[in-house]
Amino acid sequence: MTDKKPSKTIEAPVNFRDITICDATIQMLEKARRDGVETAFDRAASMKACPIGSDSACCKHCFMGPCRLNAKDPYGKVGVCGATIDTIMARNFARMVAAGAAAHTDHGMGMLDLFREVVSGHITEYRIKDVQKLEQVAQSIGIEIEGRTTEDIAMDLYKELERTYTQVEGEIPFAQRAPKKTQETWRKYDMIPRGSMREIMEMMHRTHMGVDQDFENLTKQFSRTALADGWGGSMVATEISDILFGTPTPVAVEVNMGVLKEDFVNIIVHGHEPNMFESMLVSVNEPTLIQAAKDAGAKGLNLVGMCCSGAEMMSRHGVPHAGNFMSTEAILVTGAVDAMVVDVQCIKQGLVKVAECYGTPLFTTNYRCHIEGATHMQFHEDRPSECTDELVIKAVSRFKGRNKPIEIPKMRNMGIHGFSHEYINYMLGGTFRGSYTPLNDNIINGRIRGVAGVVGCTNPRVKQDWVHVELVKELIRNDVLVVQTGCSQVALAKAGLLTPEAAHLAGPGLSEVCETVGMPPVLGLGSCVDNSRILIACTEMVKTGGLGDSIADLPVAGAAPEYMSEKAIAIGQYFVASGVYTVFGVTFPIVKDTKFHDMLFRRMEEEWGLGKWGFSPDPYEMARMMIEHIDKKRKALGIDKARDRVMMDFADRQKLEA
Ligand code: XCC
Ligand code: SF4
Repeated sequence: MTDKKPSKTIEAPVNFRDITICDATIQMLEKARRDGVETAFDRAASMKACPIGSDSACCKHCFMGPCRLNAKDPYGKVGVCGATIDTIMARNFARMVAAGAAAHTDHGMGMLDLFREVVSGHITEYRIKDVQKLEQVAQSIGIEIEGRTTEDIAMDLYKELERTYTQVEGEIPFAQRAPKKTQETWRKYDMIPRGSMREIMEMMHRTHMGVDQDFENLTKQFSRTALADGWGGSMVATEISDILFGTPTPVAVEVNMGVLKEDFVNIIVHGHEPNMFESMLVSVNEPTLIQAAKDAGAKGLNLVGMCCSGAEMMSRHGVPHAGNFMSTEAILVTGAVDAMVVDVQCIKQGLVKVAECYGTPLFTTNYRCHIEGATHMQFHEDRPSECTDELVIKAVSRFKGRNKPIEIPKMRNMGIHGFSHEYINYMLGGTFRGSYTPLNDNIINGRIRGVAGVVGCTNPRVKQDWVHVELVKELIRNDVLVVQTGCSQVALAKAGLLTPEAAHLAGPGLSEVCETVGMPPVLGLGSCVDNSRILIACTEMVKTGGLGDSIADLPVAGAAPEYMSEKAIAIGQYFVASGVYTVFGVTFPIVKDTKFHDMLFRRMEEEWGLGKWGFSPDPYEMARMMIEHIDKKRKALGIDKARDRVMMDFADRQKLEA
């Protein structure tokens, strides 16, 4: 059946409340409709997702095809070359992992390039800000630090970490940070990445027509490729960014569209790499530029972030955050954005048109990402302010020329962000003797049932923020401590759950811990590359003791309930390959009741001793699955009884109080 309607028609969804729970976004979508402006929400409503593609039942790896198989009868047909449904799905999945891993590792390599230039003195506008973190990271991979200069340690660290990318034989350096038993499992299945360039290249080779046609063998290689992201590219991005720009510590920040200010020059930075954003932060604090804004009639310069680099800047420097992925078009509808500056990843081409409608200049800054219709202004790390100063000047002149009505949604939500894994250490263990022991103790005694990572995107195919919020509420209500990154963190921040006061929404055990420590039941760790902080936190939990020998033993689970990107698939796969049960929502690009599905959803855990995938579009079912898994792990560890006791203590106490 073909849909004859032109995709341009704004087939307005009946009610914006059905497609998002973000009130600010609703307000702007209503305005956009009045203004005749189209967004991804409209396009998603008028463009049905391709059903064959959603099941990953098609292959276009050669031109004897493209071949389409039937998801309803997966073994009824094979491709022209004879490729089976399992081969086709596994190859497609592998390429998604390769693309997602490439995005994170290229970002990480960019940070490492900057680090090298800073250490060698070629770039002086940035410097090593967190020497303590530098030493910790160096030590974690066996670099001697006693009696050495910061420069020497840094140069050694650079040389070591370069291997993450360029090494052709051996193991990437950060793999040795994982628990010993996890490493042993990886070695057994040949999963420790050699170097990310090699793994991604080999992945592309093996998924070419006529090469690897065994889904199990492909699963090993895309696991290795994914690990080259989690324990490689992403981890390097996080650690180097901490060293250069500072390790986050908790900071109160406002999120939501109300952080825009009508009488200020508003600059939004949206993307993923912190280098340009850091420089923008310097530029907006430049007295001459602030004066220029005042001369133009503004009260000053207002810098806000969106998406992942926004999440990083919020965590490190308390820069306000205006919203997640599905709000980037909507915010332009305010008319209050005087410049939107982007770098790489998750930047919808649709922004160009919306920006044009509201007279907002859209700037790309990274040579990797030009967008037709946007203005490119190349950012150079050796003279960063040249670009960002100029962008501020452009924003000021747009402010001066504002000629359209402005409407800024009033919503603003205060929350606490910036919980690095180091800080969790101090918070629970005390400033002088950081330790994960209190966390482990509280898990063992059952006050905290387990830990869940809820991360990832928003997606116009599901109600924006709703799945994230309902899932997280359900988890904390059941005493599961939640850690977050990326667009999910912003969804929960808008819902007010990143405050210590949200502890009352948690179950009795978790709320007791939160109240004692003064922490929120939902901890925001930063951007998507900062998911690597969760890997380290898991490792610390294993090393602290009492919760098993490998990450796979921990009572933890992960979820990306509204994911949309290939990066999310890569992240999911590296969590699974690290030993974590990981549940995705929206849709899953694999046909059920196939051998490849069984590989990812059961065999990786049962036969290989790693994690496994789960899927449900329903947040309550998702929570149930994650909690069931956490309870299964508690039972295996023999700590399920402790939890019964705590619950009884609590009930007794309540009875007494009554
Ligand atoms: Fe992109 Fe990273 Fe997804 Fe958000 S969560 S939509 S990947 S910005 Ni990372
Ligand atoms: Fe079809 Fe095989 Fe070519 Fe894929 S590789 S398009 S299944 S013939």
